[in-house]
Amino acid sequence: MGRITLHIFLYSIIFLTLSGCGERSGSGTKSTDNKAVETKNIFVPEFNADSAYGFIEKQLAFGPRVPNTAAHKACAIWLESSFRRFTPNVIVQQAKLRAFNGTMLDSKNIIAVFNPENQSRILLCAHWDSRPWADHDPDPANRKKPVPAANDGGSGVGVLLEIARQMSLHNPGLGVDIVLFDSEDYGEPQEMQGTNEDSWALGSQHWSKNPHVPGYTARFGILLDMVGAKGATFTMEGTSMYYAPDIMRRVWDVAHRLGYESYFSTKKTGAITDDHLYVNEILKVPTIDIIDYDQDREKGFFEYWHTVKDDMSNIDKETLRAVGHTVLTVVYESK
Ligand code: AHN
Ligand code: ZN
Repeated sequence: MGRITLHIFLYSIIFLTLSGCGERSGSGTKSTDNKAVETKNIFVPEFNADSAYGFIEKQLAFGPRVPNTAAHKACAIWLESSFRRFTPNVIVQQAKLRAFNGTMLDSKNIIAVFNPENQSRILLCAHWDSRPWADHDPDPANRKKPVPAANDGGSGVGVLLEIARQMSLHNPGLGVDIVLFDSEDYGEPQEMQGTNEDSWALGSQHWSKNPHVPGYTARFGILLDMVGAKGATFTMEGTSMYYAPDIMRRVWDVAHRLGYESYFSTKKTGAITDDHLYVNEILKVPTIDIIDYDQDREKGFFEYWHTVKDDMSNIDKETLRAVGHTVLTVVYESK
């Protein structure tokens, strides 16, 4: 709170009343037609990275949120009640989903709906479950242990909870659906072949076939995956560029305008199987993945991916802010 932005000429009275906890976005470089100028001057609330960080800490305090465990059940209740503080329209979609090894996963996709009557909608999503096995840990003794999942799971949820909180304080004026997917990270371990791509992202596969509103659609979607590590690099990932290149460019343009070019790289990288793949293929909502990924790095994903070290010590508030500020700006500028 408390940033006073006084950089513009017109509407100065409106500015003074609104600028206590947010700012006007954009500099109006894109177009000179009236509508474009108007949307460029829209109010964007200030993303609070401390708050997002706290939401990640809270998730980790439950323990690894592995499906069919007590920690997972307790965290689901907390996520649902957190959303209910921010909107009355919360849906928990339950399903028993079959994992690659035959285990039936008691899964819950947790959905917060803002402005349900508005036909103009945006989808924001992340997965909230934790991987049951740290199968990429350098120490073989850790590979059967669950992942704390601060970055791989917790970070996207933390950013989206903070966005939900901001939208409860300042109505974005369009429809927004936040979907927290379950059972994303129960995919087949690499040593067991690892070729079964559809063993990942079970919650988003289920939701895409059975959306919370029959015939659901949205203008576009943004998936957040591993958006909290220090020095993260979000590249232009192949599945996103195949299905939603315009959305990707628009989000990257906003990020660069806001000064986050060190995080949002224009490097084109390979296609990934993640929740956005099924939303694109099945529901046909053009959806991008903001993901810390570059196939030319040793691990592809961030350093502690699928290890027991994916804990709070990795989470950096500046990265959370870069993503949260960018996504909030895209949402409010889409009105
Ligand atoms: C695969 O490894 C096939 N997809 C990565 C999706 C993922 C796992 N995101 C987080 N954890
Ligand atoms: Zn994972």
